[in-house]
Parts: sequence; structure tokens; C-alpha cells
Amino acid sequence: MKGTVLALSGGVGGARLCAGLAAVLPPGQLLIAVNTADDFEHLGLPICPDLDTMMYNLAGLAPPGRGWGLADDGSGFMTALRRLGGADWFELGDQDLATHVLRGAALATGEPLSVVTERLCRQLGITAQILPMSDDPVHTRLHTERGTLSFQQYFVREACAPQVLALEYQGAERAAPHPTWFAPLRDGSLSAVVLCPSNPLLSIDPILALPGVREALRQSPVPVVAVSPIIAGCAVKGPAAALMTQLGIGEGAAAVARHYSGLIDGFVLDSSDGAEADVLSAEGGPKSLLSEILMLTPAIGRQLATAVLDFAAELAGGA
Ligand code: FO1
Repeated sequence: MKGTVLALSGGVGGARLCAGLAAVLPPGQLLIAVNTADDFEHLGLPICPDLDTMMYNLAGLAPPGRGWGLADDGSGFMTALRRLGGADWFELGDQDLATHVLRGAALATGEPLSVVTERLCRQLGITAQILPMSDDPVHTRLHTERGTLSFQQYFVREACAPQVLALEYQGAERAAPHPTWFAPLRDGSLSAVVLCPSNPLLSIDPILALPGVREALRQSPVPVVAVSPIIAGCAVKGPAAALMTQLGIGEGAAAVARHYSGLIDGFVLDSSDGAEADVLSAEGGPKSLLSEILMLTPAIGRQLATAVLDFAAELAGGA
């Protein structure tokens, strides 16, 4: 596929697909807009979990099993923190800490998050362009049966246990999508757009909530392809399936495609979800493709990336 591909992504699932896309696309042809509505300040440090996960995956530094942090990181900081009575519900590895400290120092001088991120990526030898969805702050708030929680309070501290009644992306209506990814989306100079297999409600919707983004996707002259984060009715990781049920979005991969209705031209489901693809087709939904979407190894990530790009090329050709 010729031309730049734009990926909209959250953390682990999206980061693994983006690592695959970066490996199979020519250098410089991948733009990634990353959700920043999970970002929060912890112990005085700015933590950007999805940006971190994206950087570490593309740099080949992510742990193969766990979906966040650095492989083979140390726990000395957490041990010392506990000894001093510090809040230990959110784990910061010894090496990971350097990312947050450097980011904090740069932001304190007034540098935008996109500029700090670009420097960190350069230092890590990443050739794809990783951008925060916006340099302006957006914060996901979850209104739950136990009151209003920030994303990390809900996700990590409360282990996604409280029933969620409603979601809010505070600040989204005032946040500008970063022009480096938004301008090519709007002017049609991309070759394809990929909605990564990330949580539709917590990772992709905050990006879609930025002014003009839904409109630009609706009018995109190039194919927009989404990859399901749901396999056989279950989320690969995290609370996507449970949240979709709690918020009345529905169950299964087909419900994700319906959630993106009007925005996508193609939908990639797991090979085991053929029945969901048949339902979509009967409903006159987007064209679907079955592929292996559980990226247990980088090789499967590259294979899925190739399948997604070929599917987008086929959609562009009107086949
Ligand atoms: N996720 C956890 O489940 N527990 C943690 O202690 C934790 C620490 C952490 C530190 C830095 C970072 O960049 C991410 C971290 N995450 C942790 C992941 C993160 O909270 C979520 O996976 C994402 O926000 C969801 O996209």
C-alpha cells in the first residue's frame, strides 16, 4: 500500500498492531494518534499510559505478557516507596520511571506533550510518528455506582469492579486534535485509516470525541478499517466487553462495528467470529474480514497488519 497510514489507538492491543504496521510499512509511512484521556498525575509525575505502551512496543521494549511497562524492569522504587508509606496501588518500574521524570521536566518548561513524545521516540529509535491525540488535556471520568472515578482509579485501583453508569471525556470538546495527524485525515492525503483493536469506549471514543474527528472519518475518501478488540464475546484484555454491556452498547464483535456505524468501511474480526461477520453482512453493515487477531507474538502482529492493509487496498479499489 502506497502513502501514509493513520492508526487511532489506545494501549496494548493497538500498540501490538501498530508495531506490526510499523514493521511492514516503509519507514515514515505510519502516523499514530494515541488516546491520552487515561493520562493522570501520580506522585507529581505525568503518566501517559497509552503513549508509554505504544513507545515501548514500537521500540521492542515491552514485556511479552503484561500489557504495560518495560520488560525486565526493576522494583526498587516501589520497595522504597512502600517503606516510606507512599501510595503503591499504581506500579512504576525503575526504568519506566525515567520516562515519566523526563516527560515531567519537559512539560514543566512549557514544552507540548507532542514535542516531548517525539524526542522520547527518537531516543528509542522509533521511526513511526507517535502523536498524542491532542496536546490539550482530556480526562475520562467514569460515573459509577461508587461515585465518579478517574480512569486509573477505576482501572487499576478498583480493578474495573464498580458498575459503570456513564462515561465522560472531560475537556474533549475544547481539545484540538493534533494537526500532524488531523490535517492529513481532513485533506484526504492518507492511504488508509485504521481504528486499532483498542477499547472502543475508553480508548477510541475519546479520540472520536475531539472536535471534527467523527466528521473527518465520515467524509474520508480513503478506507477506514476497524479491528475488533472482542473475540468470541470477550475482551482480549481489560473491561471492554463488560463496559459495553453495562452501557447498553451490546455484546460481541458485531456490536463494536455497530458502535462505529457510519465511520468505517471495513471491519476485521477474529477467525472464530464468522457468525458475527454473517450477522453484520445480513444487516448491511461494513464489509468484514476474518483474520487471527489475538497478537500473542510480534509475527502475528505483522501478519494482522498485512491483512488489514490488503483489506484496505481492496476496499479502496472498490473490490
Ligand atoms: N496497569 C495496571 O493494571 N497496574 C499498574 O500498576 C499499572 C502501572 C502503569 C505504569 C505506567 C504505565 O504507562 C502504565 C501502567 N499501567 C498499569 C497500565 C495502564 O494503567 C492501563 O493499561 C492503560 O491506561 C489502559 O489503556
